[in-house]
Parts: sequence; C-alpha cells; structure tokens
Amino acid sequence: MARTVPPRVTSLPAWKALESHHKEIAPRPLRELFSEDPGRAKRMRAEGAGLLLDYSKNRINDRTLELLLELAEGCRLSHHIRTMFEGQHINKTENRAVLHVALRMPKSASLVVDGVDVVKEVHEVLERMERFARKIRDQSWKGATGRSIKNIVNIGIGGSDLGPVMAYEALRFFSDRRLVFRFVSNIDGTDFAEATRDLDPEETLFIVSSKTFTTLETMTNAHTARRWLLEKLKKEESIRHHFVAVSTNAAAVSSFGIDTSNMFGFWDWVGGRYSMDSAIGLSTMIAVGPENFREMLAGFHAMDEHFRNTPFARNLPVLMGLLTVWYANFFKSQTVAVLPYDQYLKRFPAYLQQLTMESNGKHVHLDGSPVDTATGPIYWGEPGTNGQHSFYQLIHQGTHLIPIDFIGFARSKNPLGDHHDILMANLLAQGEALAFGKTADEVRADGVAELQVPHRTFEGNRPSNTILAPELTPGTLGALVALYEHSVFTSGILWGIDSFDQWGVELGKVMAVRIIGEIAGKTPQGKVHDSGTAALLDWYRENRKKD
Ligand code: G6Q
Repeated sequence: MARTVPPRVTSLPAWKALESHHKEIAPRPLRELFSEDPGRAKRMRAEGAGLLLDYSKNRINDRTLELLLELAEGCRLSHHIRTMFEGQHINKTENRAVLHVALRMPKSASLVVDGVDVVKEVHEVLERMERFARKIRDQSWKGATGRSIKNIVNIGIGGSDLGPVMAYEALRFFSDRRLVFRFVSNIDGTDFAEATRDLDPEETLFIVSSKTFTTLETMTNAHTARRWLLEKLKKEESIRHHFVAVSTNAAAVSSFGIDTSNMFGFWDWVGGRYSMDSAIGLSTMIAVGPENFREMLAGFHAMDEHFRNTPFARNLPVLMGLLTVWYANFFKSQTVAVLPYDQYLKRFPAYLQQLTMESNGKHVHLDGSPVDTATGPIYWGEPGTNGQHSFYQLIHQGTHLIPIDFIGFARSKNPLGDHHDILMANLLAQGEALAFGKTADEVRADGVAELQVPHRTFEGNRPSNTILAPELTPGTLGALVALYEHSVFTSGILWGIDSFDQWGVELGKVMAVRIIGEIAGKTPQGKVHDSGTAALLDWYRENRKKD
C-alpha cells in the first residue's frame, strides 16, 4: 500500500497566511468582534447528531475559518476520513486499521476489511453481550451457590476502565439500581480492597476487561479477585460462574480459568481508548440494558455520519479539531479545559484526558521526523459549578490563555426546584464573563475604590465553545464521545502524527518490571540506575518491611 504522509502543515500556504492573520486577530477583543458583526452568533454555530456547537466566542472571524478550512483541505482531511472509514491501515506504526466507527454501524451495513465483514462480527458479539446482560439483569444467571448476581466489578485499566467508568457515571440515571457496580483499575491494593470490602463473593461477578489479557495491573487484580472468591467459595469450579472476560486473547483467558464461551471478543482495530462501545462496554450494557446501549451506539453512529458527510464549514468535529490547532499553534495555548455542567459527566474530563492526550501527545510525524509544531494540548476539567469555586480564577484573570469547552443540557434528569436554571445560568454567565470581561471604567462605575480597580478588572477575550443538547441520554453521550474522537482525529491529521498508537506508555512499564525484580531481590542492583533512583530504591527496600 502506498504510504500517504500528509504534506507538512507548516509548509502550506494557508499556514503562512494564518501566521500573519493571527497577528491581526490576536489583539482584537471579542467585544469588538461581536459589536461589529451582529450576525456572528447566528453564523458561528453548527448542529449535528443532536448536539449544538456555538463557537462564536472564539478569537476568530470569517477569514480565520476560511484559512483553517483551507488548511484542512491542504492536509487532505477528506481523504484521510475516507481511509479511516474504509478500514485502511492508518495506524501506521502498528500497521492496523482504525475502525471504532464499525462498532456502531447498523446491522444492515457491511464493511469488508482484509476479507472479513467486520460489521457482521460486531453484531454477533453485541448479540452475545445482550443475551448475557439480560441474564444478569433478570437474575437468571446464578453464582456457584445458586444466588443471583448483585455486584458487578469491572477489572481493567486505561482504555479498559476509563470508558466503562465514565459511561456508568454518565448513564447512572438509566441504570438498574438493584445492581452495584465497582471498577478496579489501580495496582494499588487499596483499589481492590475498597471496591470489594462490602461485597459477598457469592453474589459478585468480575468482568476482566483486557484487550491483551497481559496487562500487569489488570492481571494482578484479576488474580487477587480469584483468590478473594476462592477463599469463600473454595472450589475452582466456581470461577466460571463468577468471572467473564472481555479480550482479544482467548488462550490467556482460558488459561486463567475463564470459560471462553463467557469471553466477549473484539479486534485489533479497536484501540483501547476507542473501545467503550465495544465489548469493553459490557458493564455499561448490564447497567443500562441492551436497549439503552443500542441507543448509545446510534448516537455514536449519528456523529460518525455527520463527520463523514457534512461540509467542513458545518462539521462539528472538524471545527473543534481546527480550533484546537488554532489555539495550540498560533496562540501557543498549552491546555484546554472541559467543563461539563452536569454532575453525571463528572468523569468525562478524565475520560477525555486519555482520548485526547494519548492520541495526540506525539513528538514525531508519521514518517518519524520530528514535529515542527506543538501537538496535542493538555486536557483537564471538572464539572461546573464546582470548578468556579476553585480554578476558574486563573482562567479569568491569570496569565495563561485557556480555551474552554462548556457542555450543558436543556433539561435535567433530576429536576429539583430551580437547581437546573441556576446551573445553566452559571454556564452562560461564565462564557459571557470570560469572553467580554469587565473594563476598568465599568468597575469604577460600580463605585469601586481606585486601589481595587485593577484587581477587579477582567480583561476578557478568553475563548470558549459551548456544546448543548436537550438532555443527557445514552444517544447524546454516544454523540458527545464521537464528537471528541473525530475532533482528535482532525487535529492529528493536521499535525501529521499517528493518533492511534501509544508508544509513550511503554518505557515506564518495562522499567517498572525490572525494578519489581530488584525489590524482590531477584536481579542484582548494579549500575543500572541513575544515583537518584538507586537511592530511592534503597530507601524503599529498607523501609518496606518496617511498621
Ligand atoms: C489505550 C491504551 C491503553 C490500554 C490499557 C489496557 O488506547 O492502549 O490505555 O487500554 O493499557 O490494555 P489492555 O486492555 O490490553 O489491558
């Protein structure tokens, strides 16, 4: 297959034009951009898959958009979108297709990749998951002693944990409240101990979620779970009633003692951080039921179709991906804050951290040459309004420019008095205050003492996107996640990097394994470490056994 490395983004005429355009736009306040252009808010919004994106409070004008769209053209974004949807091996460094979009294609669709109809396989697994989820939900699946399952513990880490946790929290409203869900990821024994301390093994099901079934943290936790279970249930035979696996590695699943008829598979073309809608979402399906899970998949698919078919000027993920590049490379912003005004989305920023930072935290182009621009920014955030009483001060008056994604819904799942109106008023007020600030004259007009005026002045010009939807439903969640997946893809294409590998995770893993051996005294400590690490290791060896 011909290697299609996009042209360097910095060599494109649109890049050069954006550099000089940035000089004109950077000093212009959003106040001015709005006052001279009454149609701006109406024009700078786009809708897709049930989501509304208002991007008018960004430091852009029509010319900026024109140039950013030209940049996308120059990087052959349409071609790259097509190659992803066709199942070409766009994850070059691992020589893999990238086909999370196939996980949510309808049953009637077909996508033949490397001679196999992947959609057919996806639906076969989905149907097996459904049968299993229904058995747990209607209590016909029994534990080894004949008791029904009440507790579901997902053991996994990274992509095999963050999506399931986030989705469980986001869709908790739709979950079966008779069931208890816990998520164990950390190798720290505290995670397992706290997650299981009040659970009865007879009523507990473990889902061991691991694509490779070799991940140190997950396998250590899974073996601990096995011992915890057998301590009470004694017989090895009980394992198959209390353990199921989600993996691509049938041999390892079987040698753990899990019946492979209770293994739910997926494929090497599903990256960990893109897998919450694969069998990795088994805990989500058990929690919310197969119908809601299907609705979530439909939401993902609606955004996939929007991304694939909508002209870039009205394409939500493309616009967001281009704006990410605009701030990261021209304003030199280093971070993006994601601020969901919905308590159910409390784990969404953590989920996005992996999706965005593991995908676009890269230092070389696809061909291995060093990047010549900054790449993926740091993502962070907390649900509103909590963040307002914590870190918003820095966003309002600090020295860093932090673009924001506000996320909100027209209706609450828990309408309590006027809580929701107050919540949404805060979202709108923050966007407005950040964009337009408060001038010294306005502060003085409030009668503020001169000494305080500079402290109480807000420069404004802090950009934000506002993403709105009628309600947080399974479908909305799917659309929202797909929005970010494709916006990450868009930025990654512009930067010319591989958004689908994660080599950066490897080195630490290898070194940890070596040090584990050294702690246990199996490998001699020589000059393998720098003096600082060697001293810390000595300290730990001396102190680990003491009270
Ligand atoms: C995600 C990464 C990574 C992965 C975990 C767990 O894109 O690949 O976070 O999901 O390391 O891997 P396993 O599922 O193989 O245990």
